[in-house]
Amino acid sequence: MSPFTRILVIGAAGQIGSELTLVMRERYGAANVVASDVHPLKDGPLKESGPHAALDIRDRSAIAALVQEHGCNCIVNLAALLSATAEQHVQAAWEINIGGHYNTLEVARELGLKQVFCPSSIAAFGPTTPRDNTPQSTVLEPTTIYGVTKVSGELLGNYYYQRFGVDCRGLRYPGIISSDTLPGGGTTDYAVDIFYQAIQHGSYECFLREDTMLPMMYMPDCIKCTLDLMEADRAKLSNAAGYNITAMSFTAGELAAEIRKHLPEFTITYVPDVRQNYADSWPRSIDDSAARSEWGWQHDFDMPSMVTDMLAKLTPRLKSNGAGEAG
Ligand code: NAD
Ligand code: AKB
Repeated sequence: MSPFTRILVIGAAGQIGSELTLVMRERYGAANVVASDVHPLKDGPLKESGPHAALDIRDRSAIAALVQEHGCNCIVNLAALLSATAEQHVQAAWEINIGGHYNTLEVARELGLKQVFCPSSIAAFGPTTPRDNTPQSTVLEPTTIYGVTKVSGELLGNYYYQRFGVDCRGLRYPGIISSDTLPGGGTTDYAVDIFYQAIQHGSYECFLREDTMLPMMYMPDCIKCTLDLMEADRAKLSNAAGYNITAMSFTAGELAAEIRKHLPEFTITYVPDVRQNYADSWPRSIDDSAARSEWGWQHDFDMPSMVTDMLAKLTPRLKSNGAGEAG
C-alpha cells in the first residue's frame, strides 16, 4: 500500500523528474502524482498521464495552494540549478536551491505533510574531502555555489526534522545517466552527451580530461534508490537528508573505450573547460555502505551494462528521427 496519499513533484520536467514522475504514477496511481515545473509542461507523456501545473518553487503560497488543492501529503522537490548553471547565476541558485527547499519545508511544517524528498549531490563534497571511497560522514567544504546549496539543504532538512518533526529525506546522487531527457547545466552531463554525439556524429569533444573519474548511476537505479529511500522506515535512517549513494565510477577515457567496443569508429578529444575545476573538487568514488546496510540499497547497472542499454535505447531513436540532438 502506498505510504502517500498524493505527491507533488516540483521540477518534474527535468532529467530526473521526467522519468521518476512517470514511474511514481505507475506505482501510486496516475491521479495521485501532480507534475509541476516553472513553465507549463510541453505536450507529451508527463502532461498527458496525470495532473499537472505550472509552479515556481520560489512562491511559497503557490506551493501551499497546490498541495491543498490536490490533497498532497508529500513533496518531491527536484527543482534546482545544477553546478555549471548555478555558477553563472549565483543568486538565482541560492533562491531556487535553498529558498525553494525552505519553502517546501515550511509548507510541510504548516500543513503537516508526511515527507519532503529533496536530492543532495556528490557536489556537497569539496577538495578537502577524501576523494576515494568517500565516507558517509566526512568533511563537507564545497567550493561551488551548487555544492554550498546542497550542504545547506542537507543541514536544513535535518534541522526541520529535529526541530519540527518534518520528515525530510535526500540522496547525494552521483552523475545520473539517462536516455529520455537531456541533463541541464551540470558537470557530469558529458556522460550523457557522449552517447548522442557518438551515435549521431561518431566523435565527441569532451569538456573534461581523459583521466577524470567521477561516481555515476544509470537512471533505473536512480529511480530505484529514490523510491526505496522514500518508502523506508524512518526509524532505520541515520542519515536521512543526505545518504551517500553510488553504482559505478569511471573516467571519461574508460567510458569512451566502452562505447568503442560497440562503435569501433568512435573518436574522442579532450578540451577541458571550467567544469574540470568542479569535477576535480568532487569524489572519484563513494562509500555507500550506510545506504546498503540501513535500507538495503543495491544497484543493478554497472558501466558495461549501462553502456549497452543506453546504446540500445538511443540508437534506433536517433537514427530514425534525428531528434534529441545533444546541446
Ligand atoms: P534538471 O536541471 O534536469 O531539472 C531541474 C528542473 O527544475 C527543470 O525542469 C527546471 O525547469 C526546474 N526549475 C528550475 N527553476 C525552477 C523554479 N524556480 N521552480 C520550479 N522548477 C524549477 O535537474 P535534474 O538533473 O533533474 O536534478 C534534479 C535534482 O537532482 C536536483 O536537486 C539536482 O541538484 C539533483 N541532482 C541531479 C544529478 C544529475 O546528475 N542529474 C546529480 C546530483 C544531484
Ligand atoms: C552536476 O554535474 O552538476 C550534477 C551533480 C553531480 O550534482 N549532475
